[in-house]
Amino acid sequence: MVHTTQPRPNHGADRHPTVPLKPLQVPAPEAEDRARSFYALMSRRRTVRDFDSRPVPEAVLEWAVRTAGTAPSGAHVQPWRFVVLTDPDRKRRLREAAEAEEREFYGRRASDEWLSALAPLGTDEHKPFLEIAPAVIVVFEVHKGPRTPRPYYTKESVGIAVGFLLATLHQAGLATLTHTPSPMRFLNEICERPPEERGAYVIPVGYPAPGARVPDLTRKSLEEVMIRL
Ligand code: IYR
Repeated sequence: MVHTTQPRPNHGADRHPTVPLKPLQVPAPEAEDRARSFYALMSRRRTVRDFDSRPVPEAVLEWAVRTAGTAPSGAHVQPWRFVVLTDPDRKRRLREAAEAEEREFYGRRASDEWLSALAPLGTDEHKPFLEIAPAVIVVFEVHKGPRTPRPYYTKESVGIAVGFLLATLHQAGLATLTHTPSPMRFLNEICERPPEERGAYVIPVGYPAPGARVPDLTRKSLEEVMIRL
């Protein structure tokens, strides 16, 4: 049998415009310094549960959401939505609904193994930070709907965007808590979002309370997490 090589279909990729990349062009010695100082900055990020009620600059929240929106996403669908709550009444409704779910979690759903794993963090069903923190960013994944395309690698895309968001807020001196109430359907009503949007993260943002304390945790060493082959 004679085999012929079929040209690989490119689905019209050559008809889509391109622009020149503008690389940062960091010289190697400076690259190490920059990587080290970014590590030094990021290693000081801690999840905070004890917030001050002092308001945060609105523009910082906007820049942080813009930065989150620079994340890579599957097929560049950008399947995220960031709902910023600052209204006390809405934050109170969010707290009440989240605490109702958490009472179920801590009282019934969570296994003893899970509760033991959480014990060092000191978490429980009380979520006062949802009202005390001056802003709460509720992050939604945007699935296929009447006005929205099918996303790909949705969880990964939104997770990366949330990483960018946390990093930006941290470097602006703001504390965050990555809270994941489960199930999260109640978030649609409180945030006035349509069903194709699914709550994924609830992130209180603010300054830490004076004298705030955090669990005495250590991070895994490079040797524990990195393998060179
Ligand atoms: N969602 C619950 C429980 C919880 C689960 C994990 I995994 C954490 O790292 C922290 C908490 C809560 O918010 O309390």
